[in-house]
Amino acid sequence: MAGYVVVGTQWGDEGKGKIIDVLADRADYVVRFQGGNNAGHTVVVNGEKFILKLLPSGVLHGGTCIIGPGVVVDPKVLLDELASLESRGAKTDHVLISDRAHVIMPYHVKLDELKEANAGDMKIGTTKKGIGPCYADKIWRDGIRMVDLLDMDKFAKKLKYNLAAKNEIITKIYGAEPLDYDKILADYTEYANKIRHRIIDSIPVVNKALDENKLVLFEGAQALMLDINYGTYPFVTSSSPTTGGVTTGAGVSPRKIDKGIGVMKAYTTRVGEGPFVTELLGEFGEKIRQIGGEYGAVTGRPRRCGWLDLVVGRYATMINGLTDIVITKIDVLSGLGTLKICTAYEVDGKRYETVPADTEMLSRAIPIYEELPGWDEDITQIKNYEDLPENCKKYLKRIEEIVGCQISVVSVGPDRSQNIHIR
Ligand code: 2SA
Ligand code: GDP
Ligand code: MG
Repeated sequence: MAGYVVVGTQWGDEGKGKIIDVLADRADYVVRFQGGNNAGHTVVVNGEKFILKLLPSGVLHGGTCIIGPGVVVDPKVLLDELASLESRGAKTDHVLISDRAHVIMPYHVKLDELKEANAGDMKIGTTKKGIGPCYADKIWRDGIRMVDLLDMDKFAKKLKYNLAAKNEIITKIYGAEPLDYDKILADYTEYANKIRHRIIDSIPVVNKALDENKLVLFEGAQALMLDINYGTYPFVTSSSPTTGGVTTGAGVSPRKIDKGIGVMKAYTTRVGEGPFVTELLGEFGEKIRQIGGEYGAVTGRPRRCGWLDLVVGRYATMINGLTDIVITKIDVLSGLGTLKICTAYEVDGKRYETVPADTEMLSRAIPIYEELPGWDEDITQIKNYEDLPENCKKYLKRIEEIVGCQISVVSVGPDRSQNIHIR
């Protein structure tokens, strides 16, 4: 059996979409297991760019693509994304949705917006797509699932019950306009009619594929530092974007996972609020943002940029049990001069080699850096590891040494073809 999980090791936007697309070439299934349309996964094929939000990043290949049980699905976004792909000549018949996936409702989006707008300095900097409120309803057992879209009478009953409670909050706490039951019912009836044929029980399908030695790729969205349990809480997303998240989010035993592939950008970015120890606030951070094109793939927000943080890298390797690391965007570092890697933090005179739970303390942490010489060559067309500049190879070696995990692929540009396969 071959169950490979691909996860982000930082704060997202490491280039997971690109790597999934590369690996999906030979995959039988690509399965999303958490998150929703807060994700923006970019795939570039011969210069043509696709930004995938809900659809697994293997969708441009022939393997079956499953939006798994742990995902939260906004059906309108899903339908728009399917239509947009189809209008560009791509096939979508192989896209299926788990009957257990939760449905993002208009009141989730509204509450996400209202909470953020009224949070002052408690703001999270969410994507405002309704992700948190939808997962909150799931945990509070008020969720509406894809299976409910198969029976609109059941759906209508749940909607009526939920909307009454949500409208109380929307009007009384936030003083905003209530949402209209009839409109939501009509809209969701239309969506249901359009996606019903794609709704399946994905669990036996995925487990059977693994038992038959098929290659199943599990696609993480966001990343470890945005994990609800292990990230910089509360500045996190509301799901588990770790290899462990696959067991709860795809209905697969940990015994069926063979590889944990961590995607690591050669520097660090973060979008949204929250501590970021190696952040570069001045001109240099702006320079990386420009060269790396660091803007939110969904919201267009400028991403905060900083040096590679290997305290985070070690933490990600440990929690995910990584077997491989894929380094991306190392081409962005060409010509930047001396490079820095953070190997530990100092907080109130004490050294930390792992990420402390106290987010306020983390925001006061001082990075302890190791300096490495840079390189000036354009490396975007290199295909063999041996041809990389010596200092670039040293940078990669040092990452392996510090985090204790081997690098299997180095990505040197956004296109599907710009990779160096090491192992
Ligand atoms: P949410 O919307 O509740 O999940 O937001 C909570 C935090 O999670 C962060 N988050 C992300 N961080 C990086 N990339 C994401 N996807 C988009 C992208 C983001 C965009 O690919 O660029 O376009 O802005 C993503 N999704 C969620 C979010 O910033 C909050 O910090
Ligand atoms: P994801 O959310 O992890 O899939 O990452 P995003 O798609 O949000 O952001 C990664 C960005 O970097 C996208 O614009 C990719 O096209 C681009 N990208 C991916 N890998 C590389 C690389 O190796 N070099 C460069 N220069 N860009 C890359
Ligand atoms: Mg992204």
